[in-house]
Amino acid sequence: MPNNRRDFLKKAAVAGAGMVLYPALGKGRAWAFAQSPTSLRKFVTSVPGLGPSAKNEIGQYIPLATKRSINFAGKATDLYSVAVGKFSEQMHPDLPGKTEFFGYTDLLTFDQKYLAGAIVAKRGTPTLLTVTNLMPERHILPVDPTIMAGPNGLMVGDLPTNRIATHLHGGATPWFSDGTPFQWFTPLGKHGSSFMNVPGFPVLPGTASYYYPNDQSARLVWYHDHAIGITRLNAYAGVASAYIIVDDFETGLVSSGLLPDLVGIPLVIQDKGFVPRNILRQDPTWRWGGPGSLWYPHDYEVNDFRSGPNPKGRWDWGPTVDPPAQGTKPLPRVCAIPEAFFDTIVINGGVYPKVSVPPRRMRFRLLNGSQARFYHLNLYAEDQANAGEARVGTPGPVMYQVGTEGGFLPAVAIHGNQTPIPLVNPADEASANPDGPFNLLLAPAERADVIIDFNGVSAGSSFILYNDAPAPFPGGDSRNDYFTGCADQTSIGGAPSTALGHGPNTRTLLKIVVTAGSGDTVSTPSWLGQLNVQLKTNFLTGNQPGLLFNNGDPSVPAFPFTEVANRMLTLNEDFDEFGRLIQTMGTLDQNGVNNQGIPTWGLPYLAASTENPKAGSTEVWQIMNLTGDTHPIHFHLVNVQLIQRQAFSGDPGHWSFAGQPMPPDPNEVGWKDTVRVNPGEIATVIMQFNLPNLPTAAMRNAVSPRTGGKEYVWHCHILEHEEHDMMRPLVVE
Ligand SMILES: [Cu+2]
Repeated sequence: MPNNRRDFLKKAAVAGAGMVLYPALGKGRAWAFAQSPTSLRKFVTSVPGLGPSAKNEIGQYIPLATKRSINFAGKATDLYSVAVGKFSEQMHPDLPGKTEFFGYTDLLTFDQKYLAGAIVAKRGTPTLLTVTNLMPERHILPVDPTIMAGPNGLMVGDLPTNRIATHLHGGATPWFSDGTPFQWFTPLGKHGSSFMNVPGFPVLPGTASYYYPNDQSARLVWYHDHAIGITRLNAYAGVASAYIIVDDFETGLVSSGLLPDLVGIPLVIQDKGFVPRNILRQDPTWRWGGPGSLWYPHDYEVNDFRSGPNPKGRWDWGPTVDPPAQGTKPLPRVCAIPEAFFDTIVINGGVYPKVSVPPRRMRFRLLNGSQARFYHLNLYAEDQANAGEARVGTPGPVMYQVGTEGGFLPAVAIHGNQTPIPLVNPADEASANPDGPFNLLLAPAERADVIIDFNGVSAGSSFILYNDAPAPFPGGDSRNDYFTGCADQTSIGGAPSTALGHGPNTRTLLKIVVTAGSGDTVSTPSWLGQLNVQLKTNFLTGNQPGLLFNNGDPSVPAFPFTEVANRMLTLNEDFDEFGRLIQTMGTLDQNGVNNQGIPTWGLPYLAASTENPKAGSTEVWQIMNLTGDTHPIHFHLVNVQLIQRQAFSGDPGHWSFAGQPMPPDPNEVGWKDTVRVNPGEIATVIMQFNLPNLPTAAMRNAVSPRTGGKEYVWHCHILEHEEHDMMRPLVVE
């Protein structure tokens, strides 16, 4: 039993979330864990692009939704109509079959492709989106009915598994259109207690309407499923698409030559598992999609190897107790797991894709759309002697990051591709480093708007976008790290030895080949100088100015954040009634002890809201991470500014800061909708709870039938954490 919470944190970091020490006892696998086919060649198909003109060799692309212009509530409005259903597509020529997936599709074209339904919106022109639920009764993935089954008798597990809710991630959206968990609805029109269509825009049961004011600066946001208890599965199944907001500032940058183009090349990066032909040998209880379809874990399994020196220990059953924690209820037959990592990289639906670029500055819009995997990206030269491999340490062209999920940065952040993350030393937990320095780190849901400078690169040169982020982050587990020539770890639930040029591989994400052509006329130093002037001006004077603490200027003295309305919040690791590891959020008020006798500060999502800011108010939140993982915390409605991170000691009842405050990284200044909160640290953010401007009184006055307020949420964007149970209501009064 730990002496205090900090002790628990440390032990959890070693033995639970980030375990890498295990005895070599493997004698064949007795548990359900499937590896994707090992026959998938890397870099044989191109990145599926936006629209049919950007189709790849096997016909993949991201279809755009069809825009119709209407007048609604006295304003010119763009109307889009999509459906959600079950589709299939060949995602790689070497996969043993088509991949079944769920996804959005445009109702007019019914063009069914992975990530279909992309929308390019213009700032100031609102969007009306209708989503029709055409989901089949049977889910394509294993559904655990106990997730989000609340203590108050609410049985989410009894709900139809074809429930959906659409959330515009990063949108400053009215609550009734935010697609929060209780706003789910089914094909037959059954719906959750917070569901409401857009006032003044009724639709038939089985369809929902959403209103997005688009009163936001240019950025890449995205829309994806958020239905209660099933978000992690619907999103993994593919219910997501891109939503790009453009504005006049951005258009001006393009016309003056400071941005290569308006949209760029989107790179939605995900790790997936594909059902292999021998699935019944690898995972005898698998009974979902056939070979080529998406695989997802479904057993909270005994794992004798994930608990270090104790061979009786079990994966995530509670590192502080032996024998393992026992719940008061038996585990469900189909069971959720703490976090899902996969072995195959998919970008825009293409498996290990490649892309050709001219020798110029090129714009890429990166989005980490993975369940739990972080990506730490360096662009390296390709190793010509070992095709498809990176020459680690030989930097490729510089990546100039101009924006994040909150829009354009106040200044370009420069990634020189010379900052690898060292492998975590399993004997030394302190070697896991959540604080950097980093090249380009993307946690789930974080985005990066990046200009890569290929000027002067000779035709035929090639580069590999290379990932070396530990998974889980930052503790790492070598069995989640797939790379060419890695040791065969299949007997202990990990990677097979990967053959050259093939998957599984979670390090080599994308191959970039430079073609012949002419370069930019403006030199890169000159371009950079001009762009920085524009970005700074935009940040200070734009319609979402950087006013909250230091305008993103680290030279301004430390912000006196203790003088503002201040909330202290906690990120916790506990055990649920089944004895499973569970992640929760809470305040500094201790919420009893968990079933292992350990004090807990966490609250379930279904507990009454504790974060009820007043509309228009500015608040500082200090989020204390008591767990061993970094959690990407996502805020609905608002963007935040990250003030600092700082280590702490003690527990929530008796804590103090330890060490020096750390300022945000250069690519974290400005606005964020997802902020990494590191283990053992307090992340301090500031935000203003402005509600969107709405054109009608009916829209302005609407409140949630469930909470009586403007109901939003904030949560971890590791999707398995979010639903079990690292999410809390955010009700603006
Ligand atoms: Cu988390």
